[in-house]
Amino acid sequence: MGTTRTQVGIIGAGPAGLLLAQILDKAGISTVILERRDRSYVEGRIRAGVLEQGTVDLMRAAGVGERLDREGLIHKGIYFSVDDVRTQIDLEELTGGRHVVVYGQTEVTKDLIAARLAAGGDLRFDCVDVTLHDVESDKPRLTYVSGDSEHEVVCDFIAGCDGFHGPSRQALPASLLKVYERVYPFGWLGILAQAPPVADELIYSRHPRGFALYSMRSMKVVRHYIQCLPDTDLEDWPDDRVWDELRLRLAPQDQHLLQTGKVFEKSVTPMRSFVAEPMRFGRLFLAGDAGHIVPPTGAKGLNLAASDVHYLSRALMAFYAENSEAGLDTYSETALARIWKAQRFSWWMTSMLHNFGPADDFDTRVRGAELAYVLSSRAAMTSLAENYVGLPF
Ligand code: RFL
Ligand code: PHB
Repeated sequence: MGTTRTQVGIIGAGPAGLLLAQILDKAGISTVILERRDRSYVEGRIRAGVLEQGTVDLMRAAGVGERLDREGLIHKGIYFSVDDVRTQIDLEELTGGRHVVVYGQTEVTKDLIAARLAAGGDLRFDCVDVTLHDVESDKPRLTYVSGDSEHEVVCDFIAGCDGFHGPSRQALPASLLKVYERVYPFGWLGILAQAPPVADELIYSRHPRGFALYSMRSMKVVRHYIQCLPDTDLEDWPDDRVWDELRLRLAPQDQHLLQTGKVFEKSVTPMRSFVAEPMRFGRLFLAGDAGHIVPPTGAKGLNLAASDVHYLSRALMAFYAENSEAGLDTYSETALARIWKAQRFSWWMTSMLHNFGPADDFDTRVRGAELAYVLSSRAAMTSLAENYVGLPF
């Protein structure tokens, strides 16, 4: 068995694992990343698109902000389309100059992988059966299989950045782990297509036919979503039907703005809110989707992965530089305080904008009233804007 020694063993080469390795490397802390999939799969996985200022700042500080600064689209506002009226929420004006940046998660991942490899970082793809050992000791280990041989990584700490389905969270004893969960009775059918954006900013539409979101990746590629049943079969949704539905969920005066084009990706995402507590067990620390999932309506998942990495990297740097365990001891509590605020916002946006069906008449009315209130009150709109651009780390 081949054994490698490192300071921080990281499971998962998603945004959380890659960003953590990149920041620690800058501080002279060694890492090994073990990723189950191959590089092209990881780079091709279509997901998030909206980055908060704090995430952008973290990318820049990690030395991976150059292409993001060049190609990212600055969005100073968002639109809400409700009852045939489109209203702009001026994020910049309401938050004293803050905005978000539209830049695909695929690009974030590609930039981070390129930076890791350029720095000679130890990033291993195609690792099968990654298993955690001795996480309560001060020499935890990871084992995995690659090709025909078994390998071992001995480290000081393990960062579980392996997403919702990875093994890290399962390594917490059932008696310690507390899970909070809400599963929504709908999903999002998303497409990527070669077409110009519907408007200059994203449109979040509440419509009797169901929620729709009109997003983009560039001035030539759009990312649109429609609310659908969680078990939707894509066979039932040929491209024309998706475009027709997207058009119908826009306000009548906006429908001519939707331009169709070649669809090159189509998928259904179920929606859930999920938090696992605590995010630490012994020398294992969870970060990103390994510890929590938000419904995408608030655009918070990737940004929460970034804030976890911010807290965890600071704690690890303090440990190695000053022999201080204070940051490690408070990591779970500090990260969870921000996570729950983002959970609340994501749940609230999801509840307010989706159609929960006819059984929910009273709630539907209340949600409609809430949205009408938000769009008519500067105080309420400011609160929405403050959460959307991202609460401070
Ligand atoms: P990831 O990206 O899931 O990466 C985890 C990595 O771990 C690997 N892995 C393993 N490796 C080794 N051994 C194992 N046994 C392993 N099991 C898993 C996986 O292969 C993978 O490479 O988690 P991470 O890094 O925490 O990043 C989280 C984000 O990916 C996620 O929160 C966002 O994509 C959520 N999200 C959005 N977030 C935003 O901030 N803004 C958005 O606009 C936004 N839109 C979205 C989204 C997620 C979506 N879907 C598909 C869930 C839109 C959608 C449709
Ligand atoms: C996206 O462009 O993929 C996107 C944008 C905003 C969201 C969710 C997803 O709230």
